[in-house]
Amino acid sequence: MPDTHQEDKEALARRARRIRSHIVSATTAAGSGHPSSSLSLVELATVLYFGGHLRYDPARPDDPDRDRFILSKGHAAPGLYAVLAEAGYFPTEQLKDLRKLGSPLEGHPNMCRLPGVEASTGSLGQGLSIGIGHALALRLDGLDARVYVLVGDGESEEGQIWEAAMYAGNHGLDNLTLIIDRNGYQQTDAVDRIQPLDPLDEKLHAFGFATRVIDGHSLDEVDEAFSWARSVGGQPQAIIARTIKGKGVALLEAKQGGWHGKPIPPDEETRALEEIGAGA
Ligand SMILES: Cc1ncc(C[n+]2csc(CCOP(=O)(O)OP(=O)(O)O)c2C)c(N)n1
Ligand SMILES: [Mg+2]
Repeated sequence: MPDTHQEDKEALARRARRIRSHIVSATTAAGSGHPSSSLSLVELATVLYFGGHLRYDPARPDDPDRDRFILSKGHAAPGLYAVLAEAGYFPTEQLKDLRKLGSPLEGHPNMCRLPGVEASTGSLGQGLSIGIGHALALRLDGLDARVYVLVGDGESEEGQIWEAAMYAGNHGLDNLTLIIDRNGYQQTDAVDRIQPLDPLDEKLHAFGFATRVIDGHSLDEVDEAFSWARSVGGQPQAIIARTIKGKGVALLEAKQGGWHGKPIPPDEETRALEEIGAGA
């Protein structure tokens, strides 16, 4: 039976800093990729994998009893890869091969090439439907494993998300937790200026979800939200996590919508790593 991995708060904060530095270094080395989209999900993924919530064993990535984490916003692959490497699925040295020809660390996650990747994503909108498939299969098999799906807020404009949400609510999939990385921006501008989502919690509630709105960079609030999600019966849960695109790197935080899918230039990398404080 795969187990959770419980670290104390100091270790979690250190882990989050290391994950941020991997994200910056890998994308800068690649000269491409999405650091800002990856940096906004760091505390969410860190607490899930290392805060005693997700049950997994990197030595047995196909264990039927494992919990599943699906990164639906697949362009944040550098964030997922950093977490998987820290979790022991592959050596952290491999992160420097991001986007290199032949590397399993492709620009978007490929479940056929990298252990720990539960779904091949990148075409936005699909991950929640895939997660529902897992949740239904687990229910059919009588397993108590859980499914976590992380989507972007721009991604939440996709019609497939709402079709999936309707299904999850109607079928009372309480083994499914939707995490929304509400960083306020999509590719070209603010979500509010393109297709406002609010009141997002009320909409999801109407689709049959139990909902929570949290600060997605607070280790305590994220931890509390995952514990709450496990306690909900009869309904899927949605955690709407308010986050900052590019969190932890001043250059990216300042540019917000203007820095989607762009790595930090090599001459800015040292400063970015200092801001993150990876060595601390
Ligand atoms: C179906 C589809 N349409 C368009 C794109 C191109 N695209 C990649 S990332 C992105 C913006 C996503 O914004 P959001 O979901 O808010 O993620 P963030 O980068 O803010 O975390 C878009 C439009 C895509 N990958 N898939
Ligand atoms: Mg966004």
